[in-house]
Amino acid sequence: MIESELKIFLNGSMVPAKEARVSVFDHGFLYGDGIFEGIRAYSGRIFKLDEHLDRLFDSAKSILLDIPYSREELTEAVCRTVRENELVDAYIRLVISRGPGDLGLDPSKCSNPSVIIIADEIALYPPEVYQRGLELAAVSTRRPATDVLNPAIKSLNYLNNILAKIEANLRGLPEVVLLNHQGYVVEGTADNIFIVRRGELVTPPTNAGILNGITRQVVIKLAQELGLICKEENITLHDLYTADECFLTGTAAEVIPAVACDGRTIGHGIGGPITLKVLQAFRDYSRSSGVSVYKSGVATV
Ligand code: PXG
Repeated sequence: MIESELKIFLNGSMVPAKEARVSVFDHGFLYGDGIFEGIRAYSGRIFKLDEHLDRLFDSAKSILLDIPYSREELTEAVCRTVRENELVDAYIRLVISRGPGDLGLDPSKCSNPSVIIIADEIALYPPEVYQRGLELAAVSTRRPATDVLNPAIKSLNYLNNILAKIEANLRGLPEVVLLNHQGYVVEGTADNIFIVRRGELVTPPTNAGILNGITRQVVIKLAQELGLICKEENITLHDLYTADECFLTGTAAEVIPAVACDGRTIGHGIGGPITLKVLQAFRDYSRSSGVSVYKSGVATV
């Protein structure tokens, strides 16, 4: 949609995009102090809204941020934003920043968190990427350790990921993988990672320092339903290079094959059979569940 036509949820009101403004003293802007979620709607139904809200409230609790709305109010606000923009398939960005304060970093001086919901059409990877697969590289930017800045908090401070994205851009790659401080492969700039080894799925455990992706959680469940074993274990670069298959998961990308890393071809260099099975299962499931925006109540979940 053209930006000027969008209506934004801003602190309880629907505001035209041009007029949707927050203060330059907002600590979300000054310090990246805040949290967010990236959510999708398929055919007028919001996918895994409860799980996204769980993660949002957990992020808020961890940074001692009081969300000024109940879960029910936020659910309605997200639905309303999609509805008022007449969207059917949408990407939804829910942002809660610490709100305006003074120039010092003390969050206790900020008494009014800003709540912003943007819903727009979604920009997708072209379909051929899902057949051809992505080429990856491991970058020098490390994911912070859980005792430095826990990647489980989906905070507005994304500079770590952006530095990795800059490395991706410099290499002309759409996505890259980050290692943690122990040298294990943990995730992409905005995606989780899975490898397939001898028919089994392996993905890094949450305590390796990852964002516990909603797509990751759904894929683990769907894989089990497909009769696949899925282990949460540390992955080395050697494991990745020598894997039979690899794929990334994320709200925007869904399930996307990765076919090479650092010049090593992964498996046969195309989206493998297990990856394609998981992708299909994810597509079927995501398009048949979720919270309905255009009629009250919840469809299948
Ligand atoms: N790891 C990181 C670091 C992320 O930022 C994921 C994994 C996947 O999580 P979900 O819940 O989406 O399965 C993310 C996702 C986007 C976008 O446009 C996504 C994220 C951040 C910014 C943009 O897809 N986070």
